[in-house]
Amino acid sequence: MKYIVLALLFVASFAYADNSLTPTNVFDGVKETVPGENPFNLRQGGETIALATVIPGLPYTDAGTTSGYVDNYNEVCPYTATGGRDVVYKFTPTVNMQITIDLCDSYYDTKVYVYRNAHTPGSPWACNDDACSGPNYPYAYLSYLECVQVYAGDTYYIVVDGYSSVDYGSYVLKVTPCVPCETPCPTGGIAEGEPTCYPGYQDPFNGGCNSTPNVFSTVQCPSNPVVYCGESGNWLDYYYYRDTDWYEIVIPGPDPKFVTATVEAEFGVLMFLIAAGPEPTPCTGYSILTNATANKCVPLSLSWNFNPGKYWIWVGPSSFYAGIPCSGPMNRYTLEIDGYCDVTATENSSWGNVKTLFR
Ligand SMILES: [Ca+2]
Ligand SMILES: [Ca+2]
Ligand SMILES: [Ca+2]
Ligand SMILES: [Ca+2]
Repeated sequence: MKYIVLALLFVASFAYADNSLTPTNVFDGVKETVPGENPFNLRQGGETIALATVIPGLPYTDAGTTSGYVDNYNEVCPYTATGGRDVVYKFTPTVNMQITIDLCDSYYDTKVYVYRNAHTPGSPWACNDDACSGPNYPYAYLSYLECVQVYAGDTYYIVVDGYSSVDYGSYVLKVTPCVPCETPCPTGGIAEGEPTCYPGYQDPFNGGCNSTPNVFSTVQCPSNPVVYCGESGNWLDYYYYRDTDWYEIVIPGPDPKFVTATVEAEFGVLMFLIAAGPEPTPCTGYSILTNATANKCVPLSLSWNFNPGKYWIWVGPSSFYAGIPCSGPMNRYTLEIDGYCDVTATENSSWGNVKTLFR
């Protein structure tokens, strides 16, 4: 009984410490560590580089487990925890190309890295710990490497690993030819206008309740829907940070408004709809209405029937360390807000009057 109570306390403390699904811009240093267990009975990576499973061609998908395997390798990407159990694949391209390595359908906190031709500890060819979440694991701690350059005739060893010694289980590995993810600004899109982030950046532009003083991007209404073209990023400044963008909307009343916000990003993205707290300090006592994450180049929509009042649409990286560069490419997003801006020609025209005007 004592052990059960201790186990519950342990789980609760980790759940409390995790802040990936809070609107904060700085990582608290503690990650969720919930190992996934959902065994597959398909093919499987090999135990070591010498025993690596051959990837005969692309696209390639395989599912397996690191349960029952041992810890042979590790790389810092950038987390330094050790002990993750690992399995290995190998791929020998016949032409120079770029490949994408995707573990986003896996069931535990994965890590992935690539060695070129030989085990080169400390110098992987490519490396990622946290870049995406997925249908089988809700935290943005899954691994993804986009457009890794590989050369004809070389052999690339792909190591499927875990964040730490307790992070192992079922994975889904996809290796595909690179298709770059891009979200260019559409015609009529409004530039977010935020300065480019950098280590030590304080976000005096639209960091919302994370900034001192609090500061927001007020949503303008040239049209409905209105589209904003934003940029984001991660940086390391002793702690891991992410750029958070808070877009403010105000529902004047008396009627509620049904608003849909759709974000599509060149990185794993997180969006919140947040109700401001009472004036004059709306950052005190705000409440999160809903939130969701999406992988790069996958549209994410959240809708809400907003009662009169002040609200924030929060857009940012789903991970504090996804390695999103502060300056492009790979750091852009589009945010479409539909149903907020009135389409009436003048303030006093009802929709019926407008329709008459255009008949
Ligand atoms: Ca390992
Ligand atoms: Ca990870
Ligand atoms: Ca931004
Ligand atoms: Ca910002």
